[in-house]
Amino acid sequence: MPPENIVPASQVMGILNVTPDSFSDGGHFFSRDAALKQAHQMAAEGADIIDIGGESTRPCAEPASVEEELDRVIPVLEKIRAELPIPISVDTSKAQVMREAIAAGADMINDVMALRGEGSLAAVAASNKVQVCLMHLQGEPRTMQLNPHYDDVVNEIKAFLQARVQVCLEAGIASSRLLIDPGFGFGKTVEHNLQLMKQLQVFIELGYPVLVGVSRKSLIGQVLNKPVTERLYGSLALAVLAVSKGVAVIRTHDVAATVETLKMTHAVLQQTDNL
Ligand code: 7PM
Repeated sequence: MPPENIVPASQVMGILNVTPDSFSDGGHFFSRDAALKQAHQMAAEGADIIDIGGESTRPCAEPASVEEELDRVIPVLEKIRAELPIPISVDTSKAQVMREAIAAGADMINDVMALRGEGSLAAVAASNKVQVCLMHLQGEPRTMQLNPHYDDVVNEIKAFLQARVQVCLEAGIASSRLLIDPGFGFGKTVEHNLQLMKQLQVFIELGYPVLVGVSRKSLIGQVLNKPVTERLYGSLALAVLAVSKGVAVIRTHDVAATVETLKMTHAVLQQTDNL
């Protein structure tokens, strides 16, 4: 009998943008029906979790008001909750959106500000069950890509994530609720991003599940010289590398392709060394 498989399969998080200005379908009119349809599609393609985002974090994006973000996110969340058994994450940095999302049944809060926004730590701490993904971002979304600088990108981001984990634990958030994310593309040059990918094991070693979002990002555009519509192969290459280093969750626009790619990857990773 072969020993039991001890390598857990990585999970696939499908991105559901509910913004009128999201970066990979820029300019398209946003409709709730279209969002719902896309959620059903991603679930059918094998997504493990759906990440609903109502505020574009793209550099130079107009920030959404609390009311706008609530109006985009909560009705879609409620509908998905009612129609699909899939776990739901909400990509937000606003405490009010977190509270209403949690009340509406969100399973995870995905915060690119790692709960540094006003009231957000308390909002997540007040619930005793949602997961929270703490992402690193240097500077602020509007200006983060202007002149990113680190003396030691990997160790500075590691220290940042360790500090945010500590703050969460002290606020009473159980360690089992935390995920960490080095934040590809958020205040990083292409070299910083490549270095982070190469050294991902440093983050894995912190002992928390690591989430990685590289889907269609500009680091791929810069390496391959491809527009955003032609970055799937690059995205899949990075997903394979990330998963082979032990990443728990891959955040992607392309669920079917990513699920199949990672299924193949996992078939190898779960092999035990028999020789
Ligand atoms: C413009 C620029 C639009 C960047 C959208 C983005 C991540 C995330 C995003 C990530 C976690 C995108 C990003 N990226 N949450 N939210 N990790 N945890 O390309 O890498 O999707 S938004």
